[in-house]
Amino acid sequence: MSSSPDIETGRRKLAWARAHMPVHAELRRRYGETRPFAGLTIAVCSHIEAKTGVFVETLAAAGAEVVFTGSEPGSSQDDVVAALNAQDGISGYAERGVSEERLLELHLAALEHGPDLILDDAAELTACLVHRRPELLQGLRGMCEQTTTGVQRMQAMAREGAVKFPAYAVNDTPMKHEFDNIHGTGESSLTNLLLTTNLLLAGKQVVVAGYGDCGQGIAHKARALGAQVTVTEIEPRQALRAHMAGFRVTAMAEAAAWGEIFITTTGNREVIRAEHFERMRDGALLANAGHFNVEIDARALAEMAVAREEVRPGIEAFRLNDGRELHLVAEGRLVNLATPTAMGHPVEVMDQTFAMQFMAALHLYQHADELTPGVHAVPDLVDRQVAEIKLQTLGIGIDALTESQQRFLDTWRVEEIKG
Ligand code: NAD
Ligand code: RBV
Repeated sequence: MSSSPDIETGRRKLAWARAHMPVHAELRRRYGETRPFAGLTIAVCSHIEAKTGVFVETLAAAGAEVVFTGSEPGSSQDDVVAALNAQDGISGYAERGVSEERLLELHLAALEHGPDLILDDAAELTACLVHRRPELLQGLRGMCEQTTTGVQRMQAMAREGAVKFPAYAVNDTPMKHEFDNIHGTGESSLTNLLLTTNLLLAGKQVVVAGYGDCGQGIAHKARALGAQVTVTEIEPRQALRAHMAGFRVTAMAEAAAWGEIFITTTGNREVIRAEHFERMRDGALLANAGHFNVEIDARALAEMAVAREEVRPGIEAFRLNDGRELHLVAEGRLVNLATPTAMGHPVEVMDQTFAMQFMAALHLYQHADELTPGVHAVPDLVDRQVAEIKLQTLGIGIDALTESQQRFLDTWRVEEIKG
């Protein structure tokens, strides 16, 4: 953590994000007077940077007492944290570059506020509540989960009977994952990787591990910038999709030998490990875009290394005993959020993602009595509502079904279809 975070810089970052988040401006206009969250304490666990800050401000404008904390050790920004903490109705516990132990302390401090709702990333705060402060669970009305890994963790918790409250899988809505995971991760992973390395992507051999939403975004955008892209997968249908999209598909053991840049985005662990490091070219770059820093086995890399050195801010070189150097970006943490200059997803994308979190939280709160404990899909009408606001802010008009078109779609009798 920097010793005296510059509040003014944090305020300017918030102002820039606010000015480019029209969906949030609309949410403040709609809910700033009615204040539907009045009387509630809402905990936000996420990457605490400017867009997340605007989300926090918008929840506070809608009446909530907001407490925030970081979802990842390397992604929060101290100046934004300071600027948020100076605002009424908002308090938070987040620091940049903390140890896992300190991150836990910050989470426990946030939970002391006894949140009614948790708006979580990777289920970090919820898991902490369930495992470490179960006595506070009775006050929790529900949670909303922002990312793929968090939905998987919530489902695993539910299988063990540990989810005694309703949870909305916000990641799984079209308005979240078809934009944030694909376009957000696609653009911001490459932008931040290129800024951190100052290297050219065109012509490079790029290996993308995982062809899910994030992997598809990264693979297509890397190819658009001229890279030769190879995809690795464990799921046969995803592998075929990558093949039909024109990518080379192979196992990591083979790709390891020719890749120049590796980007993991599987939500899984040890996807690149010792047997792959053994085969890599001198100078290979290793970056991760999945939530946890376990996709690249950095521990094995450290054990194999005879020397290690920070060769640029955010890039560590591991020298192996045969003289090759492998370059690990941001300790294998989220490449779009944890490199020294990283800023996360583009503003417009997070405007949409956090609008989904906001509207899902409102729906969950207003329907908490009807929802059973467990992980639920967010109702489609909530997704559609955010899409309509987004289109309105873009000034895009679309057609509406005529009555005759609606009847056509609703019938199966050929005489009615053909009129
Ligand atoms: P997804 O489930 O859509 O895709 C993951 C893919 O990885 C799947 O196709 C799966 O078959 C594949 N896979 C799993 N293990 C593998 C292995 N060992 N080798 C190769 N492929 C493997 O998930 P997603 O939405 O793309 O998210 C991926 C990760 O990125 C998650 O941790 C998610 O939380 C995170 N995420 C990060 C950002 C970001 O800002 N960097 C944004 C959104 C999601
Ligand atoms: N993400 N947040 C940002 N605040 O700039 N960038 C990406 C930001 C989120 C994204 O929604 C994803 O699901 C999650 O981070 C993974 O931790």
